[in-house]
Parts: sequence; C-alpha cells; structure tokens
Amino acid sequence: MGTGTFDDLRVVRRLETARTMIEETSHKRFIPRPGPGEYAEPFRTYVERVPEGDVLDLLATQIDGTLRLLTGLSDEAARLRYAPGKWSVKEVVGHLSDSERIFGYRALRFARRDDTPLPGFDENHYVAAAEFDRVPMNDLLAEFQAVRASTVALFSAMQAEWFERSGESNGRTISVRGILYVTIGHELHHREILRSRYGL
Ligand code: NI
Repeated sequence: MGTGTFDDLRVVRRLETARTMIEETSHKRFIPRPGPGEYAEPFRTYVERVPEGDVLDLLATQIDGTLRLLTGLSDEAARLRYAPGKWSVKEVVGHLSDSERIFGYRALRFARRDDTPLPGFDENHYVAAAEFDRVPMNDLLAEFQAVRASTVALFSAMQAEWFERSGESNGRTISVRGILYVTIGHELHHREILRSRYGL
C-alpha cells in the first residue's frame, strides 16, 4: 500500500461500508454484557473496559481513537520498545490484527453452531514469527482497519440470539457476545498501554 494519508486508502471505504451496514441493518441493537460464565477469568479486565451502549457501533468507531494515536508516527518511532523484550508499537498493531482475526474466527464458528473445541494461541510466538517491524507502519494500520471492517461485518450480520451461542476456546467456554466484548476491550487495553508506557 502507498504512503498517502489514511483518507486515501480503500480500507477506509470498506470500514465506512461496514458502518453503513450497521446503521441500516442493526441500528441500536442492544447486546447485553456477557455474564461471568461466558468468558474466561483473564478476559474479565477486557470486558470491564467496554462502556455501556451500542457495542456494534463502538466496534466500528472506537478504532478511530487508536488510529488517531498512531497515524503519522514514523516507521522509526513505531519500532520503539518501552523496555527490552517488550513489543514495539508496530508489533502491538500487528498483534491487534492477529488476535482480532482469531477472535472473529472463534465467533464465526460458535455463531454457526459449530461446537468443535478450538485451541488457544501463543501471542508472543505469533509476534516473533510475524516480523512486524519489517512492515511499513501505514500498512499495519491499514491492515488493522481491514480486519476491523471484516469483524464489524461479521457481527453486524448476526441475529440477536446468536450472540448467546457459545463454544469452547482454549479449554474455556466463551459466548459470541463474550468474544465481541473481549475484542473491543482488548483494543482499549492496548491503546491504554500505548498511552501510558509508550508515551503516545
Ligand atoms: Ni493483547
């Protein structure tokens, strides 16, 4: 992808399309917060970060806050690690895309009533294998937008009752709405770290 501003990128239009889809098909659908039995305990901090309101709308729009934080950051600045052994900014962005793809895949299977137990994944292994520092920051941000557009389209096409469906992931039960809330809270968690630890 080029080096223009994000307004130039086609993924922005895809995200806009996904947002329009929400407005047209599922306007202000209330998806109740998942109960404690609907996700693994380590995910609780993510779920608790999600504010009250229309979570599908939040899924589509909150990425803007993360992009505002990161757009315009040079490739050099995006390779910053706040301490040895910690992820670079680029690696955080790549991790957001990787994990959201996996969250979305889990939601897809459970929403389709596929109860095959799904494995976990080692996020540090993924980041090391991906070599995100070699990828231009603009491309990493564009990819995250594209992944988010896909996630928005996936969830916004679901019927209300599908959000209560669940399955087993990494040895623990999680509902579809649990995955949705975790996806939103996970981004907020990393945005907070980018602010507090990386000084962005
Ligand atoms: Ni994470």
